[in-house]
Formats: sequence, C-alpha cells, structure tokens
Amino acid sequence: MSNTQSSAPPVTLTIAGSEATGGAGAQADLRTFQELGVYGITALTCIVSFDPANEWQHRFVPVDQQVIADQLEAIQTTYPLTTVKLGMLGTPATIDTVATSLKSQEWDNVVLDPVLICKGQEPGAALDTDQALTAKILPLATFVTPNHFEAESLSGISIRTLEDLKEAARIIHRKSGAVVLAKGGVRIEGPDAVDVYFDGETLEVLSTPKIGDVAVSGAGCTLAAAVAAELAKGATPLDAARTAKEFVTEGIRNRVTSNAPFDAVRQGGARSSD
Ligand code: PXL
Repeated sequence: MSNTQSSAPPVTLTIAGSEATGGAGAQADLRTFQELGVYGITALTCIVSFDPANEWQHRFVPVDQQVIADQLEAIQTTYPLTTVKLGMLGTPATIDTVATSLKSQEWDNVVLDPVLICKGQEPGAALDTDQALTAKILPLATFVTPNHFEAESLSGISIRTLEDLKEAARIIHRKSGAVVLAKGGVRIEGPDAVDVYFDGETLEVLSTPKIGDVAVSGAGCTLAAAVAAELAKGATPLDAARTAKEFVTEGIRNRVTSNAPFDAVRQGGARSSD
C-alpha cells in the first residue's frame, strides 16, 4: 500500500498477444506506453512466432483461458483502471473471457484495435473470431482503430479512395457508437498516408507524407496504444488521435530493419538517436 499514488502516471492496460520478434503486439504497446509517460501493464492472450522457414507465416498459440482470466483478475484487483487497449484476441473463447472481464468494471476508455486476421490461422477459425469480435467486443469499445482491411470488413464497403474511407468511418461509428480512427496507411493511392477520424460530429483527415510504400510491422498496435496512453492522460479523443498519428509517423521514420522481410516501428526512435 502507498499513499503516493496520486503522483504516479496513469496505469494503462493492454490486452494483447506477444509477437516474439517484438515488432507488434504487447511489446510494441508497452514501449509506446513507456514513451508517452503512462505505466503500462499487459495481459497476454496469445503467442505469435513467425516461421522463417515458411515465408514468415504466423505460428499462433492461444494462452489458456483460465490463465487469461487469472491475469485480468490480478490486474483489475491491483489497480483502479480507467483505460484499456485491446489488441489481438485471436479466438472466440478468448473474446468471451475478455468480454466478461471488461464487463466486470466501468471504463472511461476502451480502445479497440480490431485485429481481424492472423495469418497462419484456419480461415474458418478467423471468420468465427471476426464475428465474435464484432458481436461481443465492438459494442464495448469507446474508440476503434480499424486498418484498411478491417474498415472494409466492419463497414461492408470497399475502400479505394479517401471518400470511401470517410464513408467507412461514418458507418463504423453508426454501428458501434465508438470514436473511429480508420487507417488508410499506405493503401489509399497518393503521396500521403491518410487516416480518417470521426466521432459522430467532427470528421478530420489526418495526413502525413508516406514514408515508403510498404506497411511497417507494429504501426497499428503503436497507433492504438498511443491513443490509449493519451486518453489515459486526459487528452480529448481528437487530440489523442493527432498525437498518436505523429508518434507512429516518427516511429516509422526511425524504423528497425532486421532479417525479417518487413521493418518494425521504433517507438521513441527519434529521442534515442539524439
Ligand atoms: O499487427 C497486428 C498484430 C497484433 N498482435 C500480434 C501480432 C500482430 C501481427 O503480427 O502478431 C500479437
């Protein structure tokens, strides 16, 4: 017990998977939390290990349901939490376990990165997971950050242009009630990486010049984690989105190269290379 809690940074939880190389998932979330000055903790839902001998496909192992529930019980009993970020949940069973824990308390901010597809999963299993996520987790979200593919899936429209992305953001808001930050990333043609923010009133296009034309691992995780960190510190949703976009752009600019065929976001890279 301590009576100095008021000076501590806000505790921010990520419920996410481990991606063993650290580019995405819980590792990216925790680095983002650290950089943005919140106290990050994690409940692990699954372990993903790329397979270098098989085109870097994802080998996916879910954490036992009881172990996920135990982690969340320990965390939720230890800290008064207001903000949670949800990353890869991965199976319908995990979605049920996480939904039950989420519903056991009130939240100010539930930031959902609706990770829909994990390569290496059976398509059937992935479809079940997508449906369970939409039915059971999306209604609990206050802020959702779909990428291009996820925005198409959640909105039911195909997205080629910025106007399509705006329409998708409106549809997803209408379906979920959540603030939407729909990411065009490198997938909308043109010189800029455009994301669309829509909260039911304000629609804002967040735009930065593209850095290369290949997606970088961990960008989505980092963006949603940065939104969660900023909301936990009391930022408005729009300011959280703006800061998160700047943070992830900086991380992409300073990205980590490796033997893998994709680069990874480097959170705080600008600071540490000074
Ligand atoms: O970037 C999506 C993502 C999220 N979480 C985990 C992942 C990945 C993609 O590889 O492995 C654990």
